[in-house]
Amino acid sequence: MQKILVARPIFPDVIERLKQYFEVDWNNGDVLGNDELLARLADKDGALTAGEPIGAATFAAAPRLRVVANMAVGYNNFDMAAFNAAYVLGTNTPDVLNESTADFGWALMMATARRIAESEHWLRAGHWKKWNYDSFLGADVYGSTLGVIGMGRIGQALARRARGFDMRVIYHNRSRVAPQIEAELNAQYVSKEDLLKRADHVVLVLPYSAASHHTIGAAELALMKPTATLTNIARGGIVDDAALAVALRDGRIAAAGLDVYEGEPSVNPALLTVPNVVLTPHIASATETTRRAMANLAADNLIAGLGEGPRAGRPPNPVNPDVLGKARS
Ligand code: 8YV
Repeated sequence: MQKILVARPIFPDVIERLKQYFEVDWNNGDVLGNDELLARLADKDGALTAGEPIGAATFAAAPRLRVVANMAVGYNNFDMAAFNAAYVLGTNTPDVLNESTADFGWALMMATARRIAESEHWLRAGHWKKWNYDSFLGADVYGSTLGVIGMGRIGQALARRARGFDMRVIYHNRSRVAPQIEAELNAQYVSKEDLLKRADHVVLVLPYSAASHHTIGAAELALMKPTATLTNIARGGIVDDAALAVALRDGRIAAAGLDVYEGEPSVNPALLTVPNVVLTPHIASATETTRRAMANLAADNLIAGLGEGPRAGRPPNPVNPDVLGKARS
């Protein structure tokens, strides 16, 4: 039997599925440090990860490793040049999380615009003594302009929600989406600068890469309307969190909603001191149904990638399909 490492706690029934095909080493505890991760991968043929850094050092320490299945749509934790050089297959879990993640992005944007978390904290702290005409005045969402940066599957799911709120949708993406999708979403392609100047609510849904590092920094925040909100459900590092904390403190923008952070699970301490930011712990895909679907899809990818099960050799979501069928080097 081939050997695999499941690097994180996941649903026990998914572990049982994997045990039908593999000898499973399951880390059902704290996140593994890099040395322990490498040690436990040393004799493994495959791994199921959720954000662990995987690259040349991993492959040097784990000469048998052929497939790494990430339980996430984003796979910026994979060094793809190293995967391709070693002929190791990487897989991800797209699509199954689109709607849950878009729901959450919408909720976070709404909570940010309407100051839900901030006012709740205030109420819990016992400050509510009387109704006041100007308590917690926020920004309208209905009828406003939504700016989506990253018009992939999740960005499109967000834009579809905007129709029910009678919003104008402007977007920026590496490339323009097909005209029929633009028409269906009633979305207008604009430059990043235009989007930042015009949007009332900016939502970030783009993948992280060296090119998207600090897509939003001090200069971009300075372009935004002082009444605008910024929501990041993409990846830490897409926003310069330190610059954002300054912009929030100085009222350069009205508010922000963040589900992802540079260096998470650490959060820039400056963000913890400003009231006009809603902070959630990377839970945009966290519904029971979606997380189960992601875990099962990661397992499907690992099983098929390692040549087992009904789809042997044809994993559903290869991110570097060119290495399929090639021997590990
Ligand atoms: C994951 C995510 O839960 O899919 C992604 O890219 O950000 C989340 O849905 C998280 O990355 C853990 O793997």
